[in-house]
Amino acid sequence: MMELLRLLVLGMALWATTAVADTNLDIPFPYNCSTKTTCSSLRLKLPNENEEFNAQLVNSSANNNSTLLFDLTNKRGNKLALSISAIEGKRFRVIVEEHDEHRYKLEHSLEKEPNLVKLTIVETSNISVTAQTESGSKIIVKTTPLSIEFYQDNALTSIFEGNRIIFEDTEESEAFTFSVQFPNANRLMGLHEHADNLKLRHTADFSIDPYRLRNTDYGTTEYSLNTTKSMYGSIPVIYGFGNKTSSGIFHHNAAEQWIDINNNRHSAYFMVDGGRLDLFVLLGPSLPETVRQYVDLTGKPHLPQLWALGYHQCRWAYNTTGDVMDTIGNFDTYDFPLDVLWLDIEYTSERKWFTWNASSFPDPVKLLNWVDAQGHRKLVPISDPHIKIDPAYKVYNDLLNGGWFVNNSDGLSPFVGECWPGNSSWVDYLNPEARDYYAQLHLYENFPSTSALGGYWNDMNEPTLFDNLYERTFPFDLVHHGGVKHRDVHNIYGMLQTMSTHKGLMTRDNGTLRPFILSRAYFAGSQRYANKWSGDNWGDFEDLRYSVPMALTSNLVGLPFYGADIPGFFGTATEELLVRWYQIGIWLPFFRAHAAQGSPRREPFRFGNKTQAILRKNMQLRYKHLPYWYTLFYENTVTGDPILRPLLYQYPEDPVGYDLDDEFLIGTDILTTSVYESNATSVRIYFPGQSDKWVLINGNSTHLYNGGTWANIPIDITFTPAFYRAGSIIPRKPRVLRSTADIKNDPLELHIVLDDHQKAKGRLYSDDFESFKYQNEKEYLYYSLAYDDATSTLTSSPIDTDNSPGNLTVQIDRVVIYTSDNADQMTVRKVEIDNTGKKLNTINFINSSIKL
Ligand code: NBV
Repeated sequence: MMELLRLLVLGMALWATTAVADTNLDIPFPYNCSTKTTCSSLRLKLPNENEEFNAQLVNSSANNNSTLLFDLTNKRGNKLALSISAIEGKRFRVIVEEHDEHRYKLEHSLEKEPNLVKLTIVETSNISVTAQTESGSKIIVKTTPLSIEFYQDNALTSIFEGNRIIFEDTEESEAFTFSVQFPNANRLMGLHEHADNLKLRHTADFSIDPYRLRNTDYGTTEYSLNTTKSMYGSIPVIYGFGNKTSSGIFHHNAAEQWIDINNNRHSAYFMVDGGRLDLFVLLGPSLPETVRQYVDLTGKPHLPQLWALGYHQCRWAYNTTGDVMDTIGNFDTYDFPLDVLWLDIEYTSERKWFTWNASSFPDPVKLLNWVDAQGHRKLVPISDPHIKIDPAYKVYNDLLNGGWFVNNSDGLSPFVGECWPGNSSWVDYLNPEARDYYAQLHLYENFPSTSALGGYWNDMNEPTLFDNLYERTFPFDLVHHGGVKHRDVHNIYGMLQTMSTHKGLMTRDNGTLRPFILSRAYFAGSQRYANKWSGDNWGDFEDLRYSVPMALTSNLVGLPFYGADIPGFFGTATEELLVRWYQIGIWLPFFRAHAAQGSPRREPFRFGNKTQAILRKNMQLRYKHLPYWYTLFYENTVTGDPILRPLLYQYPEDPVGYDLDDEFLIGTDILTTSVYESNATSVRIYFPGQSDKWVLINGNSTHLYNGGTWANIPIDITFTPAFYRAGSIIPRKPRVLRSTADIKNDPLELHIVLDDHQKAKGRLYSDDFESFKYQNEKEYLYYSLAYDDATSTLTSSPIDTDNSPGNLTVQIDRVVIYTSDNADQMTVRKVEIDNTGKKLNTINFINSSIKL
C-alpha cells in the first residue's frame, strides 16, 4: 500500500513538472482588506449583546494553582473555554478556544514553555473574580460580559475586551477576533514589519487598511512606504507606551492577521485567519521591562561573529570567480574596509541550491581559500527554500523520496509552483526529518566550501512564488507535516528554514563557530537563528528615512540585528543619496550595500576621489566603534535590550522625544540622526535628557549641546552628525585596516567624555570573537570602566564574577579625554599610555586603577 502511494506521489510530481506555470498577472496584488473576508466581514462587527460572552469560573486550581479556567457562553449558545495563567516575570497567558481544542497549537516560536507561578483568588462575587500573584500582578475577570483587567502594583495596564470575541468554526473558516485596550498608554508601537513610523497610526476610522501581518514579497517592485501593508516578516507584538506605565501583548499565532488600531482609546482589534487565540500579556510597568518580558518568551540571539558587524558588499550579482576576486581586490587597492562579499542566485548551477556553476566558479574551495587569505574575509551565498524539479538533482530526489515537500490539499502530492529554477517544490520545514536533511546539505562534504563561506542568506522564504493567484505565496490549503494547513503556519515558514540552516551550520563547524544567517522572512523567535534586512527598497531619500523607524521597531521586538540595503536595492541612487545612506548605514546594526540586477556597479571604490574620501572616512567610523557595538551586542544576548533605541525608550519622562523616530540612540551613549533631504546644509536635532549633554564627534567640531534643547547643526556632504553623551566612555579601535580580523587584536582607545562632575563611565566586553566559549565556558572579559579627572584615575572592575578570562587580554594604549572648558565646546586631550610605560593588559586591568 505504502509503495503504491509513493508511486502515485512520484507520478503526480513528474506530471507537475510539465505543467505550465500560471502567473496570473492580472490579479490585483496585494489584496486589501476589502478583498479578504477575514478582514472585510469581521472589521465591521461591533459588540453585540447576542454574541458577547459571559464567563463562569469552573476551576481555580489548574496547573498547580497557576491557572483559572472559565466556560464562556453567549446567547446564541456558542461555547468556548478560557484559561488564564500567571507566568513568572509579571506576565499572564490568556488562551481561548473551543472545548475540544482542535485548533492548531503553534510550535517553535517560544524558546521554552514559560514557568507558571501561583495565582490566588482573593475575591469572588457574581460579577467578577479577582486573583493575584506574589509579585503584585493582578487580574479582575468581569464575568457578564467577559472582560479581563490586568494590573501591576495596583495600576491598570491593559484590558482584554471580551465583547469583541468572535469565533468562526466551519469547514471554510476558523477566523476569530479579540481586542485589547491600553488605558494608560499614550502611543502604541510594534506590529513589525511595516514600512511605517515608530508610532502605530489610527486605522479604526477605516480610512486606511488595518495593519496586516502576513509574510509577503512584492516581487519585482519595491515595497511601499508609509503604509499598513504587510511585509516580509511578522512579529505580533504591541507595546502601549505611557510616561507612567507601559505594557504590552504578544499574540502567539502565526496565521495571517489584520489589526485595527484605535489611537483615541489606545486599543487594538485583531482579526485572525486561524490557529488559537493565545495571548501573552506583559505588565511592564516600564517600556524596558516590557521589552524584556517579551524577549524572554521567544529568546535572545547568540552573539554574531565579529566579522558580521563589519561592512558587507552585495549585488545581484558577482557573477564569476574573477568578478569576486576583482571586487575584493579593489577594496584593498582603494583602501576600503570589507568583511563580506555576497553571492546572489547566479553562483549556482541552474538555481539549484548547494551547487556551484561549474564554468563560473570552477574551483570554489580555491576561491574561498583566497578570500580567507585577504584578511579572513567571507563569502555568503543565497539559498532559497524552493527546490528545482529535476530528476537529475539529488537534493530534489532525496526530498521527494523522503516525503519532505509541502503537499497539495490532498496531503499526498507535492505542491508545484514556479520560482527561480522554473517548476519547483518547497521543503516542508515543519517536518523535523526535512529540517535535518536540509541541515546536512550545508556540510562541507555536501557543498564544496570552507569556513570562509561564512554563513547563508535565506531569501524568498515568505515563501514566494511567481504566481499571483495567492498573492505570490502558497495557497492556504496546502498541507504540511502532521496534516497542518499552511493557513495556520504561514508566518513561521521562513523562520523554520533559518532554524534548519542554523542547525546545518552548527553541525558543519562542530558547534565551534557562531552561525551567521540572513533571512528576509521571519516571525517572533527568528532572532535565535537569523538576522534580518528590510528587503527590496528603492533608492530614494524617503526609503532612507523609513529604514530608521523600521530598524527601531525591529530592535524593540527582539530582533536587533537589522539593516536596510544601502543605497536602495532598486533604482539608481544619486551619488548624494548614496553618501547619505552610508552615513546612516554605519549606525544600523547590519551594514550592507546591495544592488538589483542590471543596476550600475556602485561599490565605494567606483566613485571620484572626493566621494571615495567621504565614504572611506564614514566606513572607518563604523570599524572604529566595533568594541562599542560588540559590547552592546553582547549585552543584548543577556538582557534582550535593544541595541538601537528610540528616545522614548531611554527618556520616557521627556515628551518632546516621543514622536521622534528619525534620530535615535545606539545604546545609551551615542546619538545620531538621518539626513533625508537633498542639498541639506543643516539638520535639526533634539538632544534628550534635561541633565545630559552631547558632544559632536564628526565634522571637525567638538561642539557641546545641552539636553532638553533643539539645535540646527550645520552640515556639509562629508558627514551626518553623531554625538557622544557627556559622562560616557566609548571603547574604540584606533586604526582601520582591511577587515575586522585585521584589527581585532589591536589595542583599544578609550574616548572619555567628561560630565559636569569631571567623571565618566562605560563598559567593555570582549571574547574570542567567533566561538561559543563565551556561553559554554564563560570565557570572556566584561568590565565596567570609570574615570575621575580630579584624580586622573581610570578604574576597571569586572561586572560578572563567574566568567573566566582564559587567555584573553585587553590592551589599552591610548585615552582621549573630552573636557569642556566653556559652555558649548569641548577640547580633546590625548594620553598615550604606551609612552608613559603604563601599558594595561588583562591581568593588571582587572580591578585595576591607573593614574593617567
Ligand atoms: O536573489 C535575487 C533578489 C535579491 O537580490 C534580493 O535581495 C531579494 O530581496 N531576490 C530578492 C529575488 C528577486 C527580486 C526581484
